[in-house]
Amino acid sequence: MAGFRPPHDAGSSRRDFLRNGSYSIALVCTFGTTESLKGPSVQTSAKLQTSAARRAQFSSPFTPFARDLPIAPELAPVSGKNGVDVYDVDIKEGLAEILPGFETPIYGYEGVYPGPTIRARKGRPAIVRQHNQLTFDSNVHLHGGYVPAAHDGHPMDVIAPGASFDYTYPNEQDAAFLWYHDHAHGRTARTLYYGLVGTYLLHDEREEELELPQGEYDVPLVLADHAFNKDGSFRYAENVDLGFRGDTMLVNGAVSPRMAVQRRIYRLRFLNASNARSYELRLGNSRQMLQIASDGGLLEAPVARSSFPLHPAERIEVLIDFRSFKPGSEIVLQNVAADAGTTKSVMRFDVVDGGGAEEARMPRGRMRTLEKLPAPNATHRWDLSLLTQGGVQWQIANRGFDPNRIDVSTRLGTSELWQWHNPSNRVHPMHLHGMLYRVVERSSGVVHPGERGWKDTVGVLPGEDVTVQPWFVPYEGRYVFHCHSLEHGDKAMMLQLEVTK
Ligand SMILES: [Cu+2]
Repeated sequence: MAGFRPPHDAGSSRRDFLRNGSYSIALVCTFGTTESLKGPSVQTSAKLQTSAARRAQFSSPFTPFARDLPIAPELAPVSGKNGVDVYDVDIKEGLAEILPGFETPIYGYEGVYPGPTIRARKGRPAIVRQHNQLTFDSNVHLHGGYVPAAHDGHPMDVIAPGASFDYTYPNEQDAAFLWYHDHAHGRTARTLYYGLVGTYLLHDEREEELELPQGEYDVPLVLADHAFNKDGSFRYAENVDLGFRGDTMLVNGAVSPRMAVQRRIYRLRFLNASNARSYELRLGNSRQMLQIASDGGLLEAPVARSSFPLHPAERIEVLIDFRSFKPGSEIVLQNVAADAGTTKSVMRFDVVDGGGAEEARMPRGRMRTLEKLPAPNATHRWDLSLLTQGGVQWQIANRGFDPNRIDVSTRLGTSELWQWHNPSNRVHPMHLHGMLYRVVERSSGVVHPGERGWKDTVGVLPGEDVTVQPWFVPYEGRYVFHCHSLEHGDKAMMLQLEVTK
């Protein structure tokens, strides 16, 4: 397969649809040394643009908070006729400025990492035309979206190299922080690692009535741990059991960045886009954050938290009120998970003066009423275990993924209890496509109020049983559910659900 090369069309008209791009560089980072790269088609052919003297400084540990937080560009529709927004996206190779003096080869939507943000509105459908300009199959899954099965990005429904597909997104669900990513079977650990990740912010009226922060005060934050080769390319080593762990924290494609914040309320949308790392996020001095939403949208009421876990593919949205801080204050967001290692410093908020009168407010009391689920009419127990005989494979209920087998059939509009039983010593973030569920019970203790809203991914901890109640709406068809620890899902911790009328 072809190696990376610089994009030849950086000045093309499509680029004009990207707004808010602000990728600056100024950082020192540590590099790994030994692992060989095993990614698809990634030959580290990017030209080096640094002198030997400049490279030498990169052998020192990276300095966090030296680069401003990049904000992913926002994608503008190419058409908005007949109440439908049409977007045009090239899936292609690109070069990202992640480390100073280096260009890191990536796969990217529009050739950027993270991919451009799509802002959609409830009741207004979107069509996203994805053009696969890579040399291998790709597809796009709108994670957390109510999407008809044919447009869901099922792992076997792929876009061949050179081909295109129009993904139709009805946008009929409530406001939520969704994201889109590659889902071609067996490749996701590499393709997401190399950059095929973007955010999709779905807004609605109810959310607007809450007068939450908007525009530049509503900020998606894409967290991922990475590692680097000496030439600045991403370093990847497959580990099917543990999953990949990087030694360097990236937020929106920058190493532990700093974000200048005015003395205002900010809405911060955290996405864990890591292959396999779970975070426990905490502000310095355990300052309070107000959680307002989880995967599937707003909670019934805000929940004050001094820290929260974030497993791969999960989203949590918080409000932080910076009005009580003096200009010059620096507030660090840390990963305090036991295995954080060198990913402890996630980012820093630098409080600056400025801004006008505050227009947003901190919600108090009820924000929404969650829909009542129908009574469950079946219970399934899904054991999560590692098969080590005859090769290493993660399984659900002693089965690996078989696209020709339906593992569970349900009726549209019904509900069941699904028990994830995890006797293994790994976390398994279990994700269901195309539908949402509620977390009913955790054997390790109570379900946190911040986890009682709509979810599409739940972290099942080692030794834990977690019961969720999916609601099989709104579409019939064939969907997958799988572990979102990407090496687990690729090999082959994934089953199929068929919803029928
Ligand atoms: Cu897993």
